[in-house]
Amino acid sequence: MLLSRNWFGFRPNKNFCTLTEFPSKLLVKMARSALDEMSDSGAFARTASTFRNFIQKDPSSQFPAESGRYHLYVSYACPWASRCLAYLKIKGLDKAISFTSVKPIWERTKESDDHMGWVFPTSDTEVPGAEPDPLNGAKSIRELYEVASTNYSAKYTVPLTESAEIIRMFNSEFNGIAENATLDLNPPHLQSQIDKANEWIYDGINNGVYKCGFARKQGPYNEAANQLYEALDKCEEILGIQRYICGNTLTEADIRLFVTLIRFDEVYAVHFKCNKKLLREYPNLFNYTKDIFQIHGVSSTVNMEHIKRHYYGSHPSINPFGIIPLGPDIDYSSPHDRERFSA
Ligand SMILES: N[C@@H](CCC(=O)N[C@@H](CS)C(=O)NCC(=O)O)C(=O)O
Repeated sequence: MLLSRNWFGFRPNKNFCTLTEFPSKLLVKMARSALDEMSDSGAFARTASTFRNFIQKDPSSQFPAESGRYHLYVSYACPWASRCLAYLKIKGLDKAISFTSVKPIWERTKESDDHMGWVFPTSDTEVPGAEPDPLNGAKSIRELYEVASTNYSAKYTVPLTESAEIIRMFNSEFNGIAENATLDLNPPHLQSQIDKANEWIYDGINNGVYKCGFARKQGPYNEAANQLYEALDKCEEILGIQRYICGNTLTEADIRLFVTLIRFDEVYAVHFKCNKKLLREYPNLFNYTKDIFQIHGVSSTVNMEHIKRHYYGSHPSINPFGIIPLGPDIDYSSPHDRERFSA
């Protein structure tokens, strides 16, 4: 999430909350966690983010892009939050926009009900990488949503606003203060190609692994797994002829794909039953993942300890004893062969 420091807590309702439509007619009740987002057919059906305000470069806009004004709440475990963090580093915005990571394992967020979600540690040392909420002193991400909107009753996610939109804002709206302002991960001449790639990669891979993992019936699982491997095979083929998904320049499509690939063999292959083929059995995809991991700043956004502890420890319906598998412990900083494609 992105919260504006100078208005959050003062005028939250008017400015923060714009309710979007509730997309899935199939949902039986309002989902309070991804584990509840289930259609009648047993398929995982993700709901859309709620808070959708835009930060703009125009200083007279409602939410102007200013250094020190915004704070990003993340979990290192979460791929959606991690794509925002990757942008923060790649665009050189980490001095202008502060961020805090929650603890990796979901806990009870209130004593009065049984909701399980993201919570902050009580000290900097409780869980390395996680920090207490520096702005609002909140105990949980849920508490932040409740400050922003008194009648909010959907999921309490990180980031709090839609990550697909946050990364677009980071790319274009903060260039007055970004250290890497000239880097455009959405160049106009590639825009439609990026949008198209995002669509099938989101459906088949980013959300596809969740559709495999959260399916409660064999049919939806089979469908999601087949779609996942079709999409991975397609990526493997594309990456056999060019360095990145949309050509020989890095784009948004690569960052969006990377956050899922880096979690694939360590988590999704086991926890979400994506085991038909491992990432490291795809030579192009595996080397490509190392290539992106080695972009300056990106490795600092990958905290495998948080990633593994979160997934294996927060979904008791999938992994009731919370046992974390030992392997495979892949070294993504080892050499790759992607330089053979010249820009
Ligand atoms: N559409 C959101 C999705 C974010 C999301 O689903 N985050 C997950 C963590 S990976 C979350 O916070 N889930 C909380 C829950 O399901 O209760 C975005 O991309 O910003």
